[in-house]
Amino acid sequence: MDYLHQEIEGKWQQWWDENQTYKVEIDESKPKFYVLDMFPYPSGAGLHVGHPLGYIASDIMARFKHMEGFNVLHPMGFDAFGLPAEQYALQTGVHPAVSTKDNTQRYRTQLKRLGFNYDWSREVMTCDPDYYRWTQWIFLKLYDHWYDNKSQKALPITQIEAYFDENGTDKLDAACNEAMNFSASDWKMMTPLEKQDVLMNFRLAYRKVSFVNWCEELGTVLANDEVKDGVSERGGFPVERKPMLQWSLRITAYAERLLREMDDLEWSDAMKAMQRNWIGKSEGASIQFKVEGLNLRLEVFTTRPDTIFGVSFIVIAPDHDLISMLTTEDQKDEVKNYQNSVKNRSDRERLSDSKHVTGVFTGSFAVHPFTGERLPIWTADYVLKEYGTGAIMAVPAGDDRDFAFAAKFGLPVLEIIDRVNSEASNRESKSGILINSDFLNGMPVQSAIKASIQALANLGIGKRVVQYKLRDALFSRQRYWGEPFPIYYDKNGLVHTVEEVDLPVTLPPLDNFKPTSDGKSPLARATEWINFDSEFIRETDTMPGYAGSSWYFLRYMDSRNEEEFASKAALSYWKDVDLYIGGTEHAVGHLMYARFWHKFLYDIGKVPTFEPFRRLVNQGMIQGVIESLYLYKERKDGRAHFICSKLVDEENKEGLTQIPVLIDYVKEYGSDNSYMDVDSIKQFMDWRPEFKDAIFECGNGVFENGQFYEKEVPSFNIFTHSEVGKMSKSKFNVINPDDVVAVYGADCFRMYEMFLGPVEQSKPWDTKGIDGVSKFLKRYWGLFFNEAGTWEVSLENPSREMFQILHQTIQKVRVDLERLSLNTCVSHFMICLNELRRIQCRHLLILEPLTILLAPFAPHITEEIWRKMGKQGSVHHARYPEADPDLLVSDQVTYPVSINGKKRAELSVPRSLDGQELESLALAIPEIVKWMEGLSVRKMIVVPGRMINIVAG
Ligand code: ANZ
Repeated sequence: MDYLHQEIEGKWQQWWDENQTYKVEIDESKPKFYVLDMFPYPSGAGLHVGHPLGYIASDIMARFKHMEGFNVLHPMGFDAFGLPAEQYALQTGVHPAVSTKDNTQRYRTQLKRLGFNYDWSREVMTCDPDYYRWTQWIFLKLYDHWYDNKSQKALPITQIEAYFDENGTDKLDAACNEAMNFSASDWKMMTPLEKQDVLMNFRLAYRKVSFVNWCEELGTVLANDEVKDGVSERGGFPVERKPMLQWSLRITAYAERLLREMDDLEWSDAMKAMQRNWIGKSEGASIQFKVEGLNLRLEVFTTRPDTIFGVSFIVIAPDHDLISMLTTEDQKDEVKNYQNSVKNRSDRERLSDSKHVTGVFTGSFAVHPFTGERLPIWTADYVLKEYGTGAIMAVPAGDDRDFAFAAKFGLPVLEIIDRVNSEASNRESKSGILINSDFLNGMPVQSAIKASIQALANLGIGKRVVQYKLRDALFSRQRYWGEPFPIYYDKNGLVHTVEEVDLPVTLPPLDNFKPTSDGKSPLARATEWINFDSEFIRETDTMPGYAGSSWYFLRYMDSRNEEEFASKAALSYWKDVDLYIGGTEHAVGHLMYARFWHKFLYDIGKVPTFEPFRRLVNQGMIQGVIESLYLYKERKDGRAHFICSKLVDEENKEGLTQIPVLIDYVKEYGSDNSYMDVDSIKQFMDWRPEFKDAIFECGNGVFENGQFYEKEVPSFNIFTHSEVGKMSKSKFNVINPDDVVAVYGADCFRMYEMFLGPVEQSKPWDTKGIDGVSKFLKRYWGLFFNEAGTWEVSLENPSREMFQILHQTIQKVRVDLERLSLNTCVSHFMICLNELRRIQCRHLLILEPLTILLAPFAPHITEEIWRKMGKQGSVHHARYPEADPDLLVSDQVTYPVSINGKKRAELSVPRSLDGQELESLALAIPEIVKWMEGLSVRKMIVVPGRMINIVAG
């Protein structure tokens, strides 16, 4: 009987669906295990072979854990709000809800075809009002809380209001935008609008004017990580800095916990490092400098207060609040021009651009606190307004950028570290001994930091401070396809929140999705919706893409709950995600926001854990092979002129460009080369008609005008250039899993993707290797059928060798599953099968556990065999086999054989042999016979399983 994957796979997918094989409920009698995939954004292009890599790995793990007796939650859903659907709507007029629905349907079908064991009854979709109702609800909770630094916890906003009533801001230690100082009676005197402004300074979701990355073309504000080199990541459109009234989330309040509480997580070091860098904790000091002639103190932040005697000037950010006060009349124009010239540079550009040293003098001077020296105050864009205090003390001897600045503008460099006698050869290293530094002289850096802070504190002008690079998260987007805010305003500008019972605030229907010309969200056109009441108007911004994905893993626990985002029972049972698999591109975005939301929900008693994802694994990318033809930049007789890659050398390379070709047109030549023949060139010309009259030149001839003119041999091959790179539509190298599944089956596709290499590694897709896996599955199938194709398994007792092969495989597969080393699992299966075939094992007592062992990897074929064995129920509910330790030890033992303690030979024998037999076998070894010439055996020492020693004399 042939292995007909199409029949088998479709049949079982349907059966699993109908029998709800993968449906999961809370079961207190079993331990839980939660396996999560990063849910996809359903793009119009559907899945390519790179997407399922992580899904296959998590599916295997979910099945394995289930078969080990865990109650496994393995859900799937869609991150369905976002820009592409909206841009598609702008181009085609198709409503985002419609295209999103179509796309999710396509994804669902594709995913089902791969045989994943998702419990689809739990599916969530972030654009579904039943879902985003709770996204809005969490937003309202954030709005209604502030962060108390003392208890390191979010508390109700009513509590801070009560505190103001009693104490004003006295002894308050709260996360805020700016420090505030008022008394209880000041507070009581404030108007409602003033009180609102004060509270906004503390709320965890707050609204303020902030400089944003405004992208005119996309009509929206972009997050810092959506802007690359001054243009939008999506589309590459120019981005400018613009002040706008925006909602933000106070993630900075959680900086320390986000940092500290990561320690116990099973995440890769690389991932933790990325989060740490993003949070960017710096310990240092703030120091106040007196400004000559002005009654103000300029505060700087430094991580190196020990370098205070090396300060030769001060630099403030061009957008610093004090700049106009500090700029003297003479310098006004120059400073103004400078401010204008840098205003559109993003913080990232300003920091990373070390080549263009720019800046201007403000005309003012600060006073050195110890020497009384005059320090010119400059402004330069390498100092950021939003970091530290937006001003620095410049120490050219300790900081590369300060050094470059001093060099360019002729400012003094004061040496303060003795580097001759220390390893600190580099200017920025935090080691060495202080020199030219008064009371710090002779101290190593670390002690000098402490001593300098102490001295500054004694003068009342400095203190130890901790800074984080992490910024609050901008939460407003001027887009249609996102969650509306549950917020409205009255005529006085007072903010009102929608009552919880009135959630969700649903998106109004709209047919024009263009942002308005004054930069407002397309929702500004939904006039009835906005003016839902004559007294009020609604907020027209929508929430960003990361809103819905910051908590979706909680919704899966109880996704149909209409009373709560998830019940207490579900939350306390499922708790957190045991294994999360997804791409590194979410290292700092999604993973950071989700951790923040989770910690907040923990603070307000809504979730039982303070971290959402225990173990995180980042799958690598499946790359594609990019095939291209070399084309001369210059046309030949007005025609495009291609040349074989074998004819490309250093000389002509300059004049060539590359034109990617569809990989289907390319054939393989040996293991490293690919080429196109006349047929494929004709296909290529049909596909790219602009090359219809092109010339294709190669070593043995030229192809043009539909003709091949030979030079030597009568066949024309033009070699292409092949390289490994991203799989993407624009490179014409996308492989659709549906096509692979149609030919080889889902089981083969799954095992092959795992076989390609470690899950975490990026690797090229290579269709060649898939045949090996396909053969493996056919052979496995073949174990159960005789030559006539009829089912035939042996019911006899297997030999010990057969059991050993099986159990050693069980052991290796189990160990590797725990390590998520799935490529080696596939190898173990292949080796096992070869061994069993070698000794012609068709014994049911071996093949049955082998089938269960293989089930997580190849769920369809094993289900089919399981039924053919006459079993009831699904193989996926069977218990995963365990290795018998007795069968893991090899039957052979190799003894070192020594004469008078010196090793002279080895003896490999069955473990069962006893002392007497071992003695005689040892003495019969030819080498031993030789060494024993002229000697006689005095005594034999045999330690079973370990060693044999002959005492001779
Ligand atoms: C004096 C000094 C001497 C500094 C020295 C460094 C070396 P991290 O570690 O990244 O926190 N700085 C402070 N605020 C800044 C701002 N708003 N924009 C740009 N740079 C700023 O870096 C802290 C250091 O970066 C601070 O310590 C300050 O320069 C600079 F030998 O102060 B340092």
